[in-house]
Amino acid sequence: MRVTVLAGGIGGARFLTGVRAACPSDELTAVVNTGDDVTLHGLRICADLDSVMYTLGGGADAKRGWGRRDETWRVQQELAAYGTEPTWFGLGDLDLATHLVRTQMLDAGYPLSEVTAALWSRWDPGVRLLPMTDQRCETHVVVDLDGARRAIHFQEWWIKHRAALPAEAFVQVGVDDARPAPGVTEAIATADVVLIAPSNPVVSIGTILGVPGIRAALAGTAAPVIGLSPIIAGRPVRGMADACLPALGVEVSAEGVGRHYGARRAGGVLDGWLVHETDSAVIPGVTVRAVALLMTDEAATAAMVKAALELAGEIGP
Ligand code: FO1
Repeated sequence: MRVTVLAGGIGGARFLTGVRAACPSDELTAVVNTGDDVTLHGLRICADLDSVMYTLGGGADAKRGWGRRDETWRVQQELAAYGTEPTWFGLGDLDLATHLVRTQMLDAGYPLSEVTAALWSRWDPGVRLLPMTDQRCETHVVVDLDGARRAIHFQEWWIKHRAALPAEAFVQVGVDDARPAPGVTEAIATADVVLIAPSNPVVSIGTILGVPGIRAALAGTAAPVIGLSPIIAGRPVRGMADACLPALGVEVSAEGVGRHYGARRAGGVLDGWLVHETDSAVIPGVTVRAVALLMTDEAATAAMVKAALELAGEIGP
């Protein structure tokens, strides 16, 4: 069975370990958000691609969810000693190798999808990994900073300001010139099931859906599209989706996000929507099911995936 998953960073990576556990012999493709990508210290850093790569490849720091386990920070300390900015971005010594290889390959003219495949081959974790686009499409956040309205890079908002500055809007710089990376629309068109991971619905899933051509691919696929709510009992389990949704006027609830994604038959993207067992949702045109959605471990996550696949089977092509 071909399963294609739209996913963001830390939550998406954890979800993908469950997809792999639930579908060990299937063809799995992850379409990953690249809106969080940033260039710092002259290096191209692809936060979500790396979170997924390290997590599925067994190299991630499980507690942080990003970067490498057994990491050291000596280069970052040296950069700080030179007074190099920014100091707020965690640049690990092991992680640095990934940024160096990726930057060298991008500078040599390789597209991000080929760079990702090259890095990926070292970790070889059984899920094909595709960036949503090969073009730069960085998320910036419009905030009121020091009395002036400014757009700052998502990573600065997320890390330096801990998403505490009210977000007035999210802008994907370059999105108009972006198109799905090679293999993305095919992975959606030929899937037996498309899953929308419980990632940040604004800056991860929303960014993926904003790439011209991806919504059309979802509208046209015969595969049922099943989403899983990232909001449980009115709060995100991890991350700061509750700092993002108000900027779009979306209620911070399983129903609010499900309605925001919308029913595929009404121009949205969903056929099915899984909410946590404590929640409920009524979304016209979408089949809603309540199951345990806490990704407490791989087995629990695999059970969520199985519930999504069962719902897909009931909905049918
Ligand atoms: N998140 C933090 O909260 N602090 C950091 O210093 C940090 C550094 C970092 C470095 C590489 C990387 O791939 C991810 C990193 N993240 C950090 C996580 C990142 O900001 C988020 O995971 C995503 O961009 C949002 O999902």
